[in-house]
Amino acid sequence: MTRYNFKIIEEKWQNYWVKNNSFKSVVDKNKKKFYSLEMFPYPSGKIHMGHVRNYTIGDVLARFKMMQGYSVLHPMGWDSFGMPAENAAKQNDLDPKKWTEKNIKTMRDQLKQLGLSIDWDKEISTCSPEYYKHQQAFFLELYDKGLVYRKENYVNWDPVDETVLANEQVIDGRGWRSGALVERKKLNQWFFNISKFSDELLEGLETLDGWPNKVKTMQKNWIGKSFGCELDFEIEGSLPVKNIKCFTTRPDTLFGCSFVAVSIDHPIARFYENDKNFLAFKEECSKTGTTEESIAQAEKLGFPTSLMAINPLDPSIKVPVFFANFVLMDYGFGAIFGCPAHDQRDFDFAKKYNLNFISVIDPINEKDKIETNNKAYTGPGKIINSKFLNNLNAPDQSILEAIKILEEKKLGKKKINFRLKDWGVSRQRYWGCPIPIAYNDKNEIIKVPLEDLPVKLPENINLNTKGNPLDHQKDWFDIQINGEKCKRETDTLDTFVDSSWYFLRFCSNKNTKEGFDLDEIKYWMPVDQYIGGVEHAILHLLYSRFFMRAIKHKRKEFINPEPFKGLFTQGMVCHETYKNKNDQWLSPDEIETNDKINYHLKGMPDEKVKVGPSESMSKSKKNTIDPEKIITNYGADAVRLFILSDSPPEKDVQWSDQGMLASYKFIQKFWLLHKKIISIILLKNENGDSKPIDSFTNIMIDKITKSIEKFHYNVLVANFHETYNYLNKEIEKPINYLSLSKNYKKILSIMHPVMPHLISECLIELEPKMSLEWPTADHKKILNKSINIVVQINGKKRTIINLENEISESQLILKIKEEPLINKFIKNKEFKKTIYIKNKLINIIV
Ligand code: ANZ
Repeated sequence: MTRYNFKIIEEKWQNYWVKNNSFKSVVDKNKKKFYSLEMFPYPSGKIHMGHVRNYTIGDVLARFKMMQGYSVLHPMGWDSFGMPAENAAKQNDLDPKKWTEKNIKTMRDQLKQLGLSIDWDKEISTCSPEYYKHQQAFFLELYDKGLVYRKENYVNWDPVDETVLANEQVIDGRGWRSGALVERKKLNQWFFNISKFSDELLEGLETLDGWPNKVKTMQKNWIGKSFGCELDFEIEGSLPVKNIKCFTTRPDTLFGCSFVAVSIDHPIARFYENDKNFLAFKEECSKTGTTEESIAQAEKLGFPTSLMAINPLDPSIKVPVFFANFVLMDYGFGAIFGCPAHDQRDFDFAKKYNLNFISVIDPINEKDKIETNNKAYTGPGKIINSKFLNNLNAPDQSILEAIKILEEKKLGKKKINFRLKDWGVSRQRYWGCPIPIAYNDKNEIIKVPLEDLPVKLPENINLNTKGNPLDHQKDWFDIQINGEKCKRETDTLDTFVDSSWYFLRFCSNKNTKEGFDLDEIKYWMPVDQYIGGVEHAILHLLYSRFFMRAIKHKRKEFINPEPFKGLFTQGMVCHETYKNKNDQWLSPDEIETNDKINYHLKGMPDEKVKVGPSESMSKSKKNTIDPEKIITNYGADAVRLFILSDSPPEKDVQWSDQGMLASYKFIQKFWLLHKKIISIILLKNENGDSKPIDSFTNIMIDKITKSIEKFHYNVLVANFHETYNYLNKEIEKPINYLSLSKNYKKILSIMHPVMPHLISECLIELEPKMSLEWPTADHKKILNKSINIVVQINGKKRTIINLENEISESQLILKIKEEPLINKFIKNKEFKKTIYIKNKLINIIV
């Protein structure tokens, strides 16, 4: 009995799969297709445990479907544009392209070592001109369809680095690199008109039965549909302003209005352009970031105008008009009416500027009545102090009634608003897809002609400049288009654009003419199962859903615009955290323990280590485990088995060295068992009862098939252990060798997706001409399949009947009549109706 040498065997099978093109995806109209996709990685250097988990989960499914006879597309690519390459290149004076390509090579090799069933012929990389050429063509297509436009918008500006920062790069109001206070600055930016599809994106969610509800809810909230009305306030004052239009979701609180507030970018701001105080106020406002959150949290600031607004429902009430920092220009009409008693922001604002409080909703609960002095009351109640609206139930009745009255009086009208804002895609960075646009002398927009695509990034340039390095590339940006002198757009596209259509590209990654081949996507799309982290629940998934709709717009022949039929979000891989006495993070490699309670620095028993909670693995906390080392020490199958074992895939999994070791031991143990089974088969014993093993095998086929379909992968691993124990005992008894061999083959087959190297080796030793097929369970062969049936009388559970085998409904009723526990409920009573859910429940109405 030899040890299982995973190094040799894993390498052998990996080579075999490559040589035999085992995972090639073929469009075969006679076969059902399955498109299995895991979110593609950013090539940051090496794969991490999160990748191992994500790709193993996807691989099990892809292999399962292949074995079931589906034509499977299971591709891999690289989300290879983005900041880290540019930063790494800046810091180490490297070329982002070379840095990225080197990382891709390393990570590709690592993924291959994991034994993933990937069709590497389909590989793509978003930073390659062969990919982004088509993205540029899509950009122009969207531009022609009116779905792309340019406008001035606020950005987070780092005045020291002279660069635009993403929201995540603003930490406590300062630039993440320079530490400078971030300012709000207006820049010309490119936008995708995603808000045009707000309604469709919302409605489309209803069709996504294969998505987790939590993700659908997050998208729904992000799109943020609000029902309300628009209304006009007439304005009095010395300025030529007649009306201010507001959007409100609470027109029923109009009698509680004590001010009107507009954004600092509202059209009336033009009358204050030369007012020093106003400019100082604007400056103050620009110190808060651009996110809605930061604006919501910032202290409420106002600047009074000389205008008064007239309440549309009661012209005798006049209220002051302010500029306020919490009113956004790009929502509704950039203007609000304030009702301090029933809105917290208005409450804070009114307190600060000494404005009136008029309560117009009388809370239902006594307790709330007392609290209304300290905070706005936003709950339900009865309308008060509101003339003809009095006594209506708020909010349900009162909002509709208020809108009806406003519409009748022609003072306002019903309006639906969406929170979803257009997607700003301009980034002032080098390492991204160039925007295929130029500007002529008159600063008019000129499209780069299609035949000139791709607009390639210049290479070998100096990145250590202030601001966008492309702004310094005169040779690159000075061009002629149709004989006209032009300057290229130097902004590049947000990397989210790259990942918004990559799933289409995989279907026909070699097509040089177009981004996709319609026939190919008609066959492969939608992605049947998409697997990735929940951190992408909103943006990436929403942008992909938008992109599909944007392509379909005015292209009737295009496919159904929902890209992902099934979505699965996997949990994180976690590990304990460690710190030394100076509160610096330590990696698991740097520490040691003798008793699993007290930890110290390796080789230094006096240097105590503080053990912190288990957190998701991250470089910054040094609590990572390098997959490469683990694969070298234990092999790919052991890691795959471990990463699926302890928790359901949607939950976080705790890394444990003991767990890893146990998986490794299981593989070794299984190999020994396998050798035993092979030698038993070779004895060609023809005697023995094969019914028990037939039964066991079919039960397992049933269980494992269901576990894979439902993503209960941890249960699957438990089933493997059960199988091992069973076989280990069963082979001690005499079994007919043909039956053993037949059943063992099926058992190996259902274990194959999780440990493909080990199982391939076992299978080929069992049968030199190996064929991989998913077995189907033969329920007739299952012995003693005991069934529990709940018996209800008039809807009340009275007992459970245990049956050895399936019986008919009439037989079941006879049996129930004999049950002593039931007797008293049915004695002398007539059965009016029986409702029978097969093998589960029977309800007898008497
Ligand atoms: C008066 C009012 C009274 C409001 C009240 C609320 C409660 P959602 O649900 O998110 O759509 N609003 C409108 N436009 C705004 C803008 N550009 N910037 C900031 N706030 C704006 O929110 C709608 C509410 O947000 C609107 O209803 C308006 O305040 C405010 F007791 O009108 B409300």
